[in-house]
Parts: sequence; structure tokens; C-alpha cells
Amino acid sequence: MIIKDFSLETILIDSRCFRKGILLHLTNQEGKTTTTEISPLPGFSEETLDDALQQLKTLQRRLLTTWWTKGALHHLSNLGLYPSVYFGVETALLDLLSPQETTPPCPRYALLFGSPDEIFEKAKEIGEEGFQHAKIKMGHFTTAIAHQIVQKLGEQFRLRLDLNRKWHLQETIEFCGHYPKDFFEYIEEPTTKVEDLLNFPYPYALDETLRHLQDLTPYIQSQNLKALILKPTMTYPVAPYLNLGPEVVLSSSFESPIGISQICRLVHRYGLMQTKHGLDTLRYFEHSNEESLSDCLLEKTLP
Ligand code: OSB
Ligand code: MG
Repeated sequence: MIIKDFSLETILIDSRCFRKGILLHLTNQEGKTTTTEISPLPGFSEETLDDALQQLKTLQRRLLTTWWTKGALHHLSNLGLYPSVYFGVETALLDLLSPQETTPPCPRYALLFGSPDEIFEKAKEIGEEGFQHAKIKMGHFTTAIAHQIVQKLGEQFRLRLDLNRKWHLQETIEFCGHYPKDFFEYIEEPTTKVEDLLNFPYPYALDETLRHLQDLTPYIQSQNLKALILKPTMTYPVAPYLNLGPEVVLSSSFESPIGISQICRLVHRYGLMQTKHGLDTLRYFEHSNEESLSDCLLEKTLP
């Protein structure tokens, strides 16, 4: 396959225009087209939007002069690409090389975060939508407030908590001790220190820690590591994590609907339909439909 046409477009993702991203449009020799999103998340991604844009412009020539096959995709791994760029480019090439007829919706859990009142308000909303599984971001709360929230929502929803490495080992253990052992699906990032994870006696998941750990083996052997949370915008490729043992949960990082459906296509490609994924970030943008997105279009960038 040859790429005949390459263009980039910068977009504003949310109506308040806090979140920006890049759309990559590719067309092959048969006239098939695809659009994928490249949106590094400020404060989390190693690269900025400008870094990603520069790298894409440099990559353009190579994209247009390579004979692409599925076997040729591994060449991308030698180019030192930022995760967001690697994710956008590889998924675009995959869309053209092996298109999926349709992409059914992906199994997902709901996301709850904000102040306790905001969490209760959103909990009502997700309950009405029929969600039975939810993840609550708790790292910024005291354990007393966290208990109040769990007591209110823990019967209605099967919960996973994300502590974002904000609680100390003893605090998290003491907290979990108030509930049956498998009450929570897992605690995401349950300790401030990586070394403490091996002493954490409840099911847990790793997210940001995965981006710093060289060797996951001791954690996988310890049995309590139940899930690996992979945000393709920040951790890509994800394939090396697929068969390590813990379940793989793909998660969004406040991308537009284009980026989120790109993650959903990966869920299908990797056969991860038995797992609930973290694709509910769109709920936190006020106007996230396609129409308001086009209102937010900044400019066409034609390198
Ligand atoms: O801490 O998991 C996080 C989104 C952007 C940055 C960090 C995080 C998140 C999410 C996304 O929580 C939703 C999810 O992982 O379920
Ligand atoms: Mg997390």
C-alpha cells in the first residue's frame, strides 16, 4: 500500500477550548481514507503538541515513500516516535491496511471524579445510563471522605478506585481493611512508593507507574497485580503488555470522539472485548458532539 495523501489539522477538543489535538488524515492509492488523533495530554505526556506536530512533519516524507504492509509496521519502532505520534500513525496505517468492517461499542466502565458532590451528581447520571461498573478518582480525598463516597455508591456500582500514587501504603491498607477482600475490583496506583507495591495485599492495577518501571516481573509474580491500565496516547505500543498475565485495560486521556473510537478499534484488534475499558472521559467535556468540535476547528495545517 502507498500513502498518496497526508494532511494534518489542529483542533480544539472541548468547547471551552482547554484541550487541543492534531488530526492526521491519510489516503491510500485506492482512495481509502482514515483520520486518527494525536493529542498529548499536558501535564502527563512527555511530549507537547508542538513536539508532536514537528515529529509528524518530519515523518511525512517517510510515510509517503514507504511501501506499507502489516509486516512493515515494525519499522515505526526504530524512529524514536513519541507515544501519541506512534499511536496516531500506526492506527491510521492499520485502518488502511486491515480495515474493520464495523466497530461495535466497547465494554466500558464509567468514570467519576471531582468534588464529592460532583461525584454524586455524575453517579446519578451514570446510573440512569445503566452503568453498573465505575471508577472513582480518590487520590485527592482524605480516607474519611473516601469512605463516605464508597458507602454511598458501593452498593449500586462495582467499584475500582484510582489513588494516583497519592496515598501511603499503610493508609491504603487501613482503608481497604474496612471492606471485604474483593469488594473493589482493584485499587489503581495504591501506594506512593513503587517498592511498597509488593507489600500491598489487595487486588491492584498499575497506570502511571508502568511508564517508569523497567521490569514488571516481580509485580506480576506477586499475584495481586490484577490489571495494567494502558493509555495509548501516553503508552504506545501496547502490544508488549498484552500477554503478561494481568488483564489489559485500555483507557482514554481526554481525547476527542475520534481518539476514543481509535482506542475502541484497538480493543477489537487485540480481542479485548471481555474486559471493561476506561473510555468515559468524554463525559467531562461540556459539548463533545461532532458539531461543536467543528466549531472549535482552529486552522488547517498544511506542511
Ligand atoms: O489517572 O487514570 C488516570 C485520564 C487522564 C490522565 C490520567 C488518568 C485518566 C483517567 C482516564 O482516569 C480514565 C480511566 O483510566 O479509566
Ligand atoms: Mg490512573
